[in-house]
Amino acid sequence: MVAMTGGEALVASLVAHGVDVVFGIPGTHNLEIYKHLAERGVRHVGTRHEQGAGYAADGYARATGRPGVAVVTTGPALLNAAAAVGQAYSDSVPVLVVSPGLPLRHPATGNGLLHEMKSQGTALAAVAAASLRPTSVAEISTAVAQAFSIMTAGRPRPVHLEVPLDVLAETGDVIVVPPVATAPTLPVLALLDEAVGRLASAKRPVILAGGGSKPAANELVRLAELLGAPVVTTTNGKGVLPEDHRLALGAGIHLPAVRELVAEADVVLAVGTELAPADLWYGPLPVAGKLVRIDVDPVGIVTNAVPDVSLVGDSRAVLQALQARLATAQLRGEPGDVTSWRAQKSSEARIEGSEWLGIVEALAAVLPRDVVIAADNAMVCYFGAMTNLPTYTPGSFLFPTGFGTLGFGLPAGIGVKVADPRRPVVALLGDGGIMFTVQELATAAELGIALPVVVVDNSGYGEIRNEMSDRNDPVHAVTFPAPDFAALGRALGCAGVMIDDPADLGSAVSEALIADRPTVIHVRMHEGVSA
Ligand SMILES: Cc1ncc(C[n+]2csc(CCOP(=O)(O)OP(=O)(O)O)c2C)c(N)n1
Repeated sequence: MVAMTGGEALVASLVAHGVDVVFGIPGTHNLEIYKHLAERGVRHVGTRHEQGAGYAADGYARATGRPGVAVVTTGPALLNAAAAVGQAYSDSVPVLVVSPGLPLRHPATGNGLLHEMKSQGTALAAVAAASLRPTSVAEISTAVAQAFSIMTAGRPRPVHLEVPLDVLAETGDVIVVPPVATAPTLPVLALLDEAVGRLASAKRPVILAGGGSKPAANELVRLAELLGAPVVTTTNGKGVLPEDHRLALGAGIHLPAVRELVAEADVVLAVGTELAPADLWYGPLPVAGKLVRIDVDPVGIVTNAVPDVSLVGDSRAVLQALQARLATAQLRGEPGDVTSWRAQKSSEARIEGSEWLGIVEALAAVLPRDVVIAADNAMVCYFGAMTNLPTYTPGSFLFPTGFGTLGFGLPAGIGVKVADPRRPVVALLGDGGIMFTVQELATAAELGIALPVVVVDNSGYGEIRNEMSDRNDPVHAVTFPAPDFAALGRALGCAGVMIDDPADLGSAVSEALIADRPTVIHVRMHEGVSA
């Protein structure tokens, strides 16, 4: 046991869990944490708004598979991070948000303390998997270990950890709790056997791979090859199978070709996907054959579609087990013609994304194979890049799928660059979305990272403009002039380029990928803008 302040115990415990970088903003109430970050060699990346810290921690986590950590102060700072916590929750991303909390004996009716709010815990518990509040110095380290267990064992989820202000400052005896070691979980054997039977006798199996299949990318490729099964991914699963693999159909389970393929399959193997409306867009998948579902979450595994065989366990361990059993089984799969499905899906995707194809193709021509696209909730991302821009590695397309928040792309991209400065990253946003976290251009500039930030300008909230007009509603509140993003970027320490022809985008992005600072690339779209 060692005597430490609460702040020191917190930081020592984070370090014991492998945390070497945190994103955040200091404030009066979290200085006891900041003091020990510096002392214990934890790198601090200062964002310009706490929402940016949350998204950056999310991007870090999506790119590395390790929890991302944000440190914020009380009240408004924590609420600023809450949208990012909600996003991490809906996309199953391990993010830890650490904040101070009201002192232990703070009057329940409040007394007007700076940043006071009724209940940080209730607010954050509504968007995180849990909000933990240790009430003594001795408890802090246990709470950190518990937070990591919640984030990393089973379904990854964000956690809020608040340490009361007085506890942060007190000194107590501390045992630094080491990380709780957990083993991958496997389904009961009878169900594994049943799944093997279904898959072995399938003539036309299809695999749907979600974000939960990312840690199992190698196993997924092997199983797909063994079964000769086409693989379609959700948005969060994009790149799990390299999209030029002969069995890969890429992302976009909402497209009619995928619905048809699924309807014709006699067995659908869904791996780590919620089969969620946010991915399916047009109603549930028409699964006519048997549905075998692998999910680490025993609750989520029956959401949206009831499986014929439920395999509750870690995707990697379950796929390994299936593969080992199938390797010696008699397989009835008939190698289907994936090429024609791919062609059908690709032509649908090109029609859907036609307005953005010039941009997407210019990007595809120059992007390196290991690129990460940090995407925002803009049409160029979900109609354009998601289905028309191939990626080749797991975690290569970061998108705010479930919660659908704007402003995610830029800070998420920063998080990836912080995790691995050598990894090529492109942030792709709309002119509406970037304004939600535009101040993080200053963060990126300060870090001196090569980050092309491509802003597609259609003079406002294009998607909402379209929805209003589709409903025959008055079209208003959706069209506004964009600032000169190139100049704005330069003002914040980035390079800036204005582009009117997508043909010029490739060279701008190539240069930006090797620049000594971020580059804002303002792409002006001249069509489809009305009202
Ligand atoms: C935080 C947040 N606020 C509001 C919305 C509602 N919303 C969804 S799309 C959209 C317009 C986005 O505009 P832009 O980023 O320029 O992309 P575009 O639709 O033009 O492609 C809005 C306002 C949202 N998704 N998230």
